[in-house]
Amino acid sequence: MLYPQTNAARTTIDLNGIWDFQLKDGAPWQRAAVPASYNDQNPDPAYRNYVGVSRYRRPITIPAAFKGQRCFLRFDAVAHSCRVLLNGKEIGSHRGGFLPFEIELDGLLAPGETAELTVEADNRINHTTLPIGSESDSSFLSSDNPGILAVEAGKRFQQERGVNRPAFDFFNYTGINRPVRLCATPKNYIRDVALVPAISGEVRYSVETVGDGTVTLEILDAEGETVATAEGREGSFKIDSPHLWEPRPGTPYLYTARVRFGEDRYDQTFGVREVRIEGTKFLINGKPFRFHGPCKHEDSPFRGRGTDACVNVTDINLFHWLHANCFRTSHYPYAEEMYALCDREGIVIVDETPAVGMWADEHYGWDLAGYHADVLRAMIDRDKNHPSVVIWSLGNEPNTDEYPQKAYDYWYPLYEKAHAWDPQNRPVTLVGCQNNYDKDLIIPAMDIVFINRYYGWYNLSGDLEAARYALHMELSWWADKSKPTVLSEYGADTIAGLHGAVAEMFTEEFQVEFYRMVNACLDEQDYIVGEMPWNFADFSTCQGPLRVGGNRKGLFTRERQPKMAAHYFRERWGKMEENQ
Ligand code: GCB
Repeated sequence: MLYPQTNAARTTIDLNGIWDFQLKDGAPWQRAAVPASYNDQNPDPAYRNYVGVSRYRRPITIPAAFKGQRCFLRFDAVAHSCRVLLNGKEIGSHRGGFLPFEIELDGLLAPGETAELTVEADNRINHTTLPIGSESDSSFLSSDNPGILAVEAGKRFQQERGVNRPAFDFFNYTGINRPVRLCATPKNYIRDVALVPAISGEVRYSVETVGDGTVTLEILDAEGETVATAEGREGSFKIDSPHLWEPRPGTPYLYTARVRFGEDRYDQTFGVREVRIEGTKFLINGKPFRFHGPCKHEDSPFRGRGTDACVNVTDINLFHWLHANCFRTSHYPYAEEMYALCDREGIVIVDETPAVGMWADEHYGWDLAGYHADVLRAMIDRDKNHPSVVIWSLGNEPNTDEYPQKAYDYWYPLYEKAHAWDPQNRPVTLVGCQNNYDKDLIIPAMDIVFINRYYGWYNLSGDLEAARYALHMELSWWADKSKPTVLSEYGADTIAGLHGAVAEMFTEEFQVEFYRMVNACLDEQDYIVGEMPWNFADFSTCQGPLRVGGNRKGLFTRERQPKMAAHYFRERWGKMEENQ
């Protein structure tokens, strides 16, 4: 799906701002900012904890000047599912909280007319959603121990009031998290553009259109000079001596394909770069690339998961400060603006579907495969032209060792589909959790192995010598697989400002010692092509005995102030960057 654009042929009108908001049926109408999660916009605990459908509304008008145009609404993401109504009548709906959808307005609202737009956002998560949650907890114990029975009674009490537990470790921020726009294009329009560049300068392309007409392409360099042209819906063009898109510290050079079709025009940026795996090496433009950068979340004070350009720019500048060159969109596709920013800033992205929590229980998600495939396809479709995106991640930490063959049968078709659907045929991975890796069939079958490990934290807690021994043992096992491998998560909760001359868990000193230990193990192994600490910044989670005001494994606080570990990585990655 194309990102909305205003140019000589197309117009977009921002519908962001302050909308009327009703937390639940019968509650008073209040105000909520869009885009943003609603949860932290009001100190009423109901906002943070509510489970169910909430309503947003505002008037919209199609300008009279849009007469004769194709008008539609574009929602970048509403979590987790929604219905859209115009003057109280349903005009569309969408399932999934991290990818865009459009609703055509033709025949529903005429240019010059005003109507009331309502969005009903449903934040319930269960075994049919991605990410996965649990709407009911039926596993009550029977016992003659009154202490146990009292707790069980408390659980029933909780369930009667509605529980909706995330099967994942981030707060279930919901609402209209990303921008909403009213868009207009000519009636005959460009529906999609796909570009497949090679570093020779040869670029294959295809353009999907609605209506008859001729497609032409004009390729502009970064200065706006025409460097190639093409005609037709499919074909190729050649850029002589192309500037390559290189990740930091190279130059993330961008070209623009100006596509024209009848009265329509769409400017699609792209980078000339190639991604390939050779033996145990991950190559960008034929050169070995080592991933070093922390995983992220879309999470910030007040906005929750809401898109904010200032937060994104600040985060990426902190990546530069760290000399970090990549992140994984743990654990869902991010807002499109972030990918466009990383294209410009030379930060590499591992793009992940919202398939997280599939370890939860016996439901696992076997019957989710069809929907999961739809989400994967929509993500690839949305992000396929970004040079920053170099790997697709099918999901995070599913249960892959308890029923290894079932897991293989679930995930392998998705792996094949990702390859088939991506015009650029990028490498594909699935992020594995600490498990019986000897039984696991699917993680080693990926193009590049991504493993999350917490030796020294969740196991062998605090004993870094024992953790070093254990990690070294596991890494020697993976060495025999001869696949490029990334340690895609490792980290230690750390309370900023908590210090200890003896480096014990939760202190800033421990976090640094933990990372020194793990990194020393990684540095011994040639097949390791990346280190991705967990996490860039502290982030909000649902409350629990393991979480002190959220997950504190950030190299930065939630307010983006560095802990000692951020300085440590800055020095380490700075040296790596010099040697690259
Ligand atoms: C993991 C998960 C991540 C958690 C992290 C932790 O393995 O992938 O979502 O936040 O561990 O800190 O427990």
